[in-house]
Amino acid sequence: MAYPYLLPPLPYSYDALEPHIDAWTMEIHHDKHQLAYVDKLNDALSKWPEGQPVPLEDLLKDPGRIPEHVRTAIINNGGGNWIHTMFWEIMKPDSSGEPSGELRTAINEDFGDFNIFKERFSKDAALFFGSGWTWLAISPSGTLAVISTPNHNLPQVDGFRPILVLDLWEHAYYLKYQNRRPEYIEAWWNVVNWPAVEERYKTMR
Ligand code: MN3
Repeated sequence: MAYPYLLPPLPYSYDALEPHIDAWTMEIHHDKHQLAYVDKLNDALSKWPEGQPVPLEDLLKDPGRIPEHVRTAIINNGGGNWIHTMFWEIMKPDSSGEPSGELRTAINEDFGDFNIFKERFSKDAALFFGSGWTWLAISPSGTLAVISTPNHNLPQVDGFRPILVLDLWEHAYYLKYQNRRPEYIEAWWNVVNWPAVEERYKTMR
């Protein structure tokens, strides 16, 4: 990814995550919402040429280096682009439903077992107020942690390395689930791409 940023293609078709996430939601979410973030990110960077060659994640990790006249636009729209790209990658049709390997071992060690982790993550996501994201991330001390961030804020700002993420913005579920966020969260577990999450864990820990 580099400036000018392009909308990355979805790694599967709009209807691939049905019935858990419906095709219409996926189409609008990717083709309209993420596209708008990409366009507005490019617009902001056009006003700050020195920032154009810097990898997006590096800018977002350390927003203090972004000049004030484009900072909010880059955090919101750059964050929107970066997180959505990760969000698509950690989902897939026909999920195995559970992690395995080293990640499974780490989840068992840090949370007790997979079901305790899942319950904790779901609860955090359900109770988070407003628009944001719930993450499974490697904390600065190296253990796994469930955290939530508002708007398009990245956990990397606080030294966390994210390996799993769930979109809590209403545009992610409203067409199918309306106000029933807990139902969306429960359904989403059926489309988590655990091999991709395990790969991120191995690379980032
Ligand atoms: Mn979204």
